[in-house]
Amino acid sequence: MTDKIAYSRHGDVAVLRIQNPPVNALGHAVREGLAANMDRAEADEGVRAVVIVGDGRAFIAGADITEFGKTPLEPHLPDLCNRIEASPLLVVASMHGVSLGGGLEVALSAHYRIAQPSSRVGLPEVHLGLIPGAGGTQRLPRVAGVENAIDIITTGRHIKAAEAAAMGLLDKVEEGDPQAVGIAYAEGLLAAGAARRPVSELPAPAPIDWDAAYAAVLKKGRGQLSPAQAVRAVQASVEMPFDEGLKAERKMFSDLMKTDQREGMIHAFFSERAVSNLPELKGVEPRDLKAIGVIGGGTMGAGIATAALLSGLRVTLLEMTDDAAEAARGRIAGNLSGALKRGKISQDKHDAMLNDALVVATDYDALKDADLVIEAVFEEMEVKKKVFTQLDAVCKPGAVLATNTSYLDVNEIAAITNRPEDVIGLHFFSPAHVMKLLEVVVADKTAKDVTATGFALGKMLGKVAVRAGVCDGFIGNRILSTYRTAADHMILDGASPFQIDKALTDFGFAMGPYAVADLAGLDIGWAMRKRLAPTRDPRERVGEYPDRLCEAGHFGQKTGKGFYIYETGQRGGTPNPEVMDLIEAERAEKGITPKEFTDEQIVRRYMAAMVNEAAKVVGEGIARRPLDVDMTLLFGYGFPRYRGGPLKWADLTGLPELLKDIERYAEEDDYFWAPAPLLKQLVAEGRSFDDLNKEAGK
Ligand code: 3H9
Repeated sequence: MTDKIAYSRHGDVAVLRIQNPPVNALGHAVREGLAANMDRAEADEGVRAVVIVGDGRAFIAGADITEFGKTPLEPHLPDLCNRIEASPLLVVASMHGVSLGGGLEVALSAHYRIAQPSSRVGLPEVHLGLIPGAGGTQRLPRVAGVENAIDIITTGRHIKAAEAAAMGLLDKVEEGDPQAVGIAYAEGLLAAGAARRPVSELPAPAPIDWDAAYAAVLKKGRGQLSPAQAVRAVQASVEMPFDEGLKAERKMFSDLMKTDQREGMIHAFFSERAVSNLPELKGVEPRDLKAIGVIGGGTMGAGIATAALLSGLRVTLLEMTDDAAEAARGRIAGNLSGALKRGKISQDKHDAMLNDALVVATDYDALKDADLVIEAVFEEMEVKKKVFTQLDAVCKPGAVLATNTSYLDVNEIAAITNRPEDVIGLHFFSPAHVMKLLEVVVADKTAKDVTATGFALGKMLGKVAVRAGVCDGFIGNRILSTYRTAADHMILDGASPFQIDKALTDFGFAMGPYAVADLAGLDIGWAMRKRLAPTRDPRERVGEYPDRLCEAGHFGQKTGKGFYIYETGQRGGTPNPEVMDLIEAERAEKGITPKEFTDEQIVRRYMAAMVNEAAKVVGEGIARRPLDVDMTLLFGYGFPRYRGGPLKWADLTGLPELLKDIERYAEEDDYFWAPAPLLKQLVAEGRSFDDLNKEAGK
């Protein structure tokens, strides 16, 4: 008998209390314990009802994800659910915290469900590249209807108790100790002579237009398989007898379990948690964080200030003039009213943030009490140095001084102060109150507790914080610059920006690189190219047609024209034909005979460039682990989550084949395509990027 389940008797009610911290995942011992204790309750003289309840912070968070990919051990979860449902006793699930995936499936196998008002339920398997595999796709439509079931399963969203009750998923919502509430509910049901009520015996729900639902979900998922497959599983609940439907679900679940998408998404799940968990910061206490300063109130500074206000921090925003300060306040007010409209904050909170927690100022003295100051001023070294000299003069001892630079040398910025140990890079992504990624850029002299404070701030702001070392562009922008260059080379050689964007969105990227460039502003890349021009290696191959676009005043979305043309009121843009004229002119001038690229060739080269640069970034220690690169690309650059990140994709694709491709491309351009030493080493040793993650204590 396992100690994962505590059995207790309360009159004619038996309680099965799951004790598997932190979230009562349904590992082998829990499944075994639940089955054994159902047997025990049924054999226990006088027991008429069973209450299943979770210990600690959740009812059950689902199957134990760490067991995926290993040989499954009996009892399997679908069999356990059937066994619970088939019990001759009245079975009640009393839910609190979260009931997710297999956890909700256990609850759906009970005959009645009661939950705490604060609890949430959901079937989030699609976020792991799966569908529910223990009857969820068959039982949920029977209690909540097909449309609700498709919504819940294909989005994987968490549903609050009140909404779940309204759709028939819960029988009752009641505040109190979950065990006491569950026992009282079971006693009430027994007293009222309530019958067992197996969901599998409820009538099958009404059909819908399945092909239309499938197509809509497939499109929304940008190539992700599991949500669309979930529609087919729900279809089975309508068209097949219950047992047959269960078999169909099981088959789809097992097939998805074998896919790269499942591997990619589970890698993302664990890496998202591991990324902020740095061995070097074990036991290091962050500094106090209550009041922060932000310098510069443009889109970036206002976004950072908004994120900080939303997380409960006090913010002093510094601008150069009163007018600029008021304009910054206006931007923040706009951001906060968006949060209010979306129901993220109440009117009271909104007013308190804007009127009490935010101060705008024009004098550096206003920053003297700040615990941390982030500068988000013009991206030029001399400007940054002036700001840091002033910060050094006014900030209190121990204040963290952070720069939001996206590529400048943080060591050089730190060196201008008398306290380089307090200086760090905190690289936000625009809009900073929306984008999840935060690069914490650790300079040579940054103190450990300053790094820990950067991560603590990331956590407060709800960001995915990634540790990066100092180099041009850190992790994300450095890799972006390389894969964008690979794309530019393909354009000179015969592809079009529009074909490249399409091939990459088909691969699963949120946007292609040229649509992204238009969104960010083509002037940014132009300024960067001008900055790098004097130090450029003569072997470097640079496309000039983007400069021609900028010279003509076309900076992308903000000017209405870039690679695409943007009409007001229209979503997205249409290809700008002038771009092809510029490209063709450059090809002619350089004597390039254009060749055809297939979409597959485009993806292969683009990804090879990304992986090669990422391997250099890891090899040089700019990123500590491959998973740090993966999370940077996932949360800041629209990389498809279901592929896990570029280095997970590389592992799944095969490192030897990728290296061979890179060596082949190097025959055309050995400067750009010089293989990363780390990639060569891994191939020689027969190891993977994930081996490096594991060695780093993932
Ligand atoms: C499924 O159920 C399949 C079935 O349909 C069919 C099967 C046949 N397993 O996130 P946190 C760990 S698929 C193992 O930091 P929070 C997590 O790694 C499953 N471990 O806390 C972390 O470990 P550590 C469907 C799990 O409060 C610790 O618990 N269910 C699992 O921010 C705390 O987690 C899901 O997809 C698990 N299932 O969020 C739910 N869940 O401390 C996935 C968590 O070592 N889980 N851990 O880093 C979640 O969404 C969130 O973890 C949850 C808590 C909301 C539960």
